[in-house]
Amino acid sequence: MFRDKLPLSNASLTFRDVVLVPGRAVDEPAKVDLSTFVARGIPIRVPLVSSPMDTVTERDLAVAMAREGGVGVIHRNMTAESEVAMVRSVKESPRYSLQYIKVAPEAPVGEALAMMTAANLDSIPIVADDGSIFGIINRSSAISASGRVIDVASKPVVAPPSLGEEAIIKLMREKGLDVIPMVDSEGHYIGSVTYYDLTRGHPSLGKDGNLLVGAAVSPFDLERAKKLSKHADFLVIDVAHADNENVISAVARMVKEVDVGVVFGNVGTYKGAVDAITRIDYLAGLRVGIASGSICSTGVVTGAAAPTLWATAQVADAVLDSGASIPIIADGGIREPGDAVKAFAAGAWSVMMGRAFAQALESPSPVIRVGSHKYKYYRGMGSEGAREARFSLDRYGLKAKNVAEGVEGLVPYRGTVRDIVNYFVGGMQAAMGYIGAMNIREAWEKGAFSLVTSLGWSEVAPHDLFTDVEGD
Ligand code: CPR
Repeated sequence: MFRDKLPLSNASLTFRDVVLVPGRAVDEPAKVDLSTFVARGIPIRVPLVSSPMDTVTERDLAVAMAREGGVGVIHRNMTAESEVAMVRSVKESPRYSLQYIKVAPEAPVGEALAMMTAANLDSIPIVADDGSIFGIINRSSAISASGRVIDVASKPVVAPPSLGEEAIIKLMREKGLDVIPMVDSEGHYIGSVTYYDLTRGHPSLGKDGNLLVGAAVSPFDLERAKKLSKHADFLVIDVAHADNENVISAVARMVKEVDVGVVFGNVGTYKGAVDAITRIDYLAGLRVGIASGSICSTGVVTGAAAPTLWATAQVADAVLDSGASIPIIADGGIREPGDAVKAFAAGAWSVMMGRAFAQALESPSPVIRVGSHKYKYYRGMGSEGAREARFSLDRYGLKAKNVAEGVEGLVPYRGTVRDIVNYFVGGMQAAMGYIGAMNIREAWEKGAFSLVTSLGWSEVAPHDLFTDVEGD
């Protein structure tokens, strides 16, 4: 059913080959419900998953993803102990977002006011060099003052995360605060939480009530998988081509020995998905797409590819024909919200993105300035750089292949995970509005494609004026 939707059903069509055919909308896009399952029994409100790559998902990004309603999958290019520690650290993080915004005691009052305006906050903590909180500067007292921040400081009200959300909300109500600085056990500032985030946030949570997080594993590292399954909410098999006898037998064994669901991948064909579904007892999900990743040179080096859109339709039909209900994560090549909705129309339940989240403040790379532009470093897991760490070499075969299947480079910096998720959520809702779908299930049914030529695509994209809005 899904394969026949794509024009030229055996051509490896991908996102930019097709457009979504507009359909009748029954309500406004803002009402579109994007909630889904990332894996069996694991709901998420926002259908976005960050890739297990060493320039994408480490602790900070996974925490931010879960806080925004999506989920991150911690990469495996490190020791098993480090990966377990990182997963645990996500689990120990507060469920609400913290904004790390502070001002030094000696700073001029004007600087604090400008920061408050930019962050839309009414107060900022004054933090000394050693991280201890000196006081608070409020907008009302700062507005008519001059001189140094320290001269208009008021007594700080702070809270440790261990106080618990209910008690923090109560404290803020009692004191009339819309933001409160949080401190660790030594009284050092760790970030501020707003009343809005505490009361309105919809983080993704695991069964343990903590932030949801996945962890990548090699199919051949059962010991690591067992350890991780004590802490992570689900495991994600991380190999470039999972329709491989050794991978399938190893995962068939793994699913029997670990405590959480295992997402299998990457697969790219109907047959590959059938092999996995029939040979592995309980599949928690399928990670789909081969060679579409922005940093991927697999298609060029090997000539083999199952581009994500085509692969998703293939695998969605295999799942449908099997009668099972297995969530599909479309992985690789998603640049815009419309690409995600194209993936839904082809049968995906969620999308996995590397590049889009490498661009976030919370990804592992520092922000790199080149002239007036800001960038982040991003690399494929089979690139020369990632291969140096060696832990994920078997992503490309049990006996490591000697060719790099990915590249490394810079991507434009795009702001926080929240900014990026908001952009995608707004764009996905708008795209769903155009195809007349109010939720992902309806996108499976109503989403229809039509072929567009590269000349046609140049008309669909902004054109014929001098601008840089054609994409970064
Ligand atoms: P983008 O979102 O950057 O287009 O794609 C990210 C996806 O690319 C990852 O989730 C992973 O499946 C895939 N990937 C990561 N490193 C890769 C290399 Cl070196 N080669 C091929 N695919 C890769």
